Amino acid sequence: MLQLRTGSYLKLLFIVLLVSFLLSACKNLEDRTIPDDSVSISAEQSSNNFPIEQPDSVYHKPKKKPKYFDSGGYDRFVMRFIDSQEKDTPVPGAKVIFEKNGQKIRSITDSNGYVEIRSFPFTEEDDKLGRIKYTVQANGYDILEDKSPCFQREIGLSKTIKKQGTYRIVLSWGKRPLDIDSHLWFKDNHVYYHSKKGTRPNMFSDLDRDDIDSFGPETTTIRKVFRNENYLFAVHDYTNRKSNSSKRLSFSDARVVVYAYNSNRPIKKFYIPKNVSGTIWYVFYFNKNFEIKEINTFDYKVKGGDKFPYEYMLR
Ligand SMILES: [Ca+2]
Repeated sequence: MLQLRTGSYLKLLFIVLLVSFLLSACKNLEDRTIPDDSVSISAEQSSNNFPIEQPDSVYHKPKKKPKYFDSGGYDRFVMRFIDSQEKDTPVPGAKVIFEKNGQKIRSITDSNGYVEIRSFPFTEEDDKLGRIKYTVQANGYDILEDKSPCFQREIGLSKTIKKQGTYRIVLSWGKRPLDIDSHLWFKDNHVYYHSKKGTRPNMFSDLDRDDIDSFGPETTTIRKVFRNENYLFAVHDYTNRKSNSSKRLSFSDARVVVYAYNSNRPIKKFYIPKNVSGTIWYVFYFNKNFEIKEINTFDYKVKGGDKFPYEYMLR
């Protein structure tokens, strides 16, 4: 009897050990599983042909997109508003009005910056074709009037600029490509992900962060303007930078919104044109009177490195 019982205990012990071994093996396997986006980022950046290597920070695992966005169709319309300069800082209590052909839907962002509208009356086509207009008003922020696509997007709001002479350029885009980059040149100074305060010292312009995992925003701030200088802004498709035929940048839904100290709403918005070849979009420049001049030209390389790319300015 005692022998039989000992045998059963041994069997039970064996089963318990086997199960815990299998559970531990499964977890290890899970830990080694890297999300698709991570694989793509690491592989892209391991062999970089950009003038200067990306800093180590870009090897950080991309943050996961809000689960809130993962499911549901247009009947459960979700978007999110965050601070354009402090990523992952939501803007709660913002009043949002969506509008199409005079039909309006109003909502207010929750504590995490989301608006969610059940039975949203506008369609996926309306969203993708830019037919939905929206206006956002939040305390302390510039009023943003913009248009779709906005479904399951994170949109940056820009704090109202109080300091005279300050300009802010906010880049945002859609889900793909994962990583596009802001570039600003002036006085042969180059402000971009590798030199966020510029390649020359004390030039009073900076990039807040390099966003590498869809949507943006990335914000470039000009804190003090040098007189009689041109400032040129471009957007580079880092993800597809090795391609000589890609049109993916033009399908990124990228938009560039320019804010100024003397206005409580954007002074200019640029929307990337679709179906255009190129991995860099030269968007606009400030001329010597600090007036905005549109460029809207595509190319396949960042020309001139840190030198001002004069050839893209309209003469
Ligand atoms: Ca970027």
